[in-house]
Amino acid sequence: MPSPLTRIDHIGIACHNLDETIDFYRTTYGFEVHHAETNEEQGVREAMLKINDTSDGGATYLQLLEPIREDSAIAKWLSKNGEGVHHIAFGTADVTTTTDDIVNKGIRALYDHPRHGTMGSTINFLHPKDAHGVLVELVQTTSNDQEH
Ligand code: V0V
Ligand code: CO
Repeated sequence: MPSPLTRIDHIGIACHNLDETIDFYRTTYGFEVHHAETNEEQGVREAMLKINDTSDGGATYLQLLEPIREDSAIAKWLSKNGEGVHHIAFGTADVTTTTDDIVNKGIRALYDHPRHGTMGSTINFLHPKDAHGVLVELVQTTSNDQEH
């Protein structure tokens, strides 16, 4: 059976200063900001830098994340680890079903119901302690590769 996870949607990168980090990615690699927003619930300012389109009609991004609150997941992670790769996000057409199927394999999801993610997406996370040390995000986009 083919995997319901059809692309790497994004790699989440924690940073102290979003604007400086965007500049670094632009100057060093030539990546441009495709979309930026503040997610109050998650306690982040974030920017999506588009890397490539994917065969499922979506795209792969780098997601740069700066904390806006000291009690946010990103602030806690930065204080323990410093800047760097924070999570990997897989794209799926149905985040609820995909999450349920993985939970049925004995892996903890962080939320009972999907929450609001970037560009109008719906998201859930798998606990890194159940996933060989990787914080995994599952993403369902509303309409692939569009600005919101
Ligand atoms: C924590 N751990 C990690 C980790 N964060 N391991 C790998 N990758 C990470 N990113 C490990 C940590 O080293 C500890 O291991 C253990 O998990 C417990 O961590 P903690 O520091 O005590 O922190 P907790 O338990 O308070 O929080 C960890 C979780 C939290 C994963 C539960 O970060 C969380 O709720 N994350 C989901 C939300 C999120 O990350 N939001 C920001 C991105 P030891 O020391 O016990 O061995 S928002 C986003 O991506 C959006 C909006 C989007 O894409 O649209
Ligand atoms: Co993310």
